[in-house]
Amino acid sequence: MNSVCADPLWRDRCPPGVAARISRRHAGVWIIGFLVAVPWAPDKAGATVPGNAEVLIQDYKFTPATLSVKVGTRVRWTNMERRTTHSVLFTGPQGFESERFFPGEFWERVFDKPGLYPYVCGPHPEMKGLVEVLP
Ligand SMILES: [Cu+2]
Repeated sequence: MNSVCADPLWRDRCPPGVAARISRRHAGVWIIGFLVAVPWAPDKAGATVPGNAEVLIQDYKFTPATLSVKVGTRVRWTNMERRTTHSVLFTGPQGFESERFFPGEFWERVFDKPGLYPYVCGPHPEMKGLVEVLP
């Protein structure tokens, strides 16, 4: 693996999916981190969250389905299912799909430009979400 991809600061420069592969190794640490961070987690109405934000994937749903963040925010999608893989497929211009990630894994993207980023799950296109990136 490219050493730049292992550095969290540069992970967004790596091909989609690299972060998800890294995540398998660190999944336990992140789950503990999530439990500690619950009071900080974005609320379901789609709060504006500085720094980092998380979307949980469970029961074939993205929660929150609509997330508003400031530009520069790193958004993490975490697969909370028991046995289903999911992906994040951006459907707008220059859209792309993450690798599919397994239960306990996550995938991340840093949003460097304001705008609306609609997405679905590749294998389950009925699963819809939106990231609104504010200047
Ligand atoms: Cu899915």
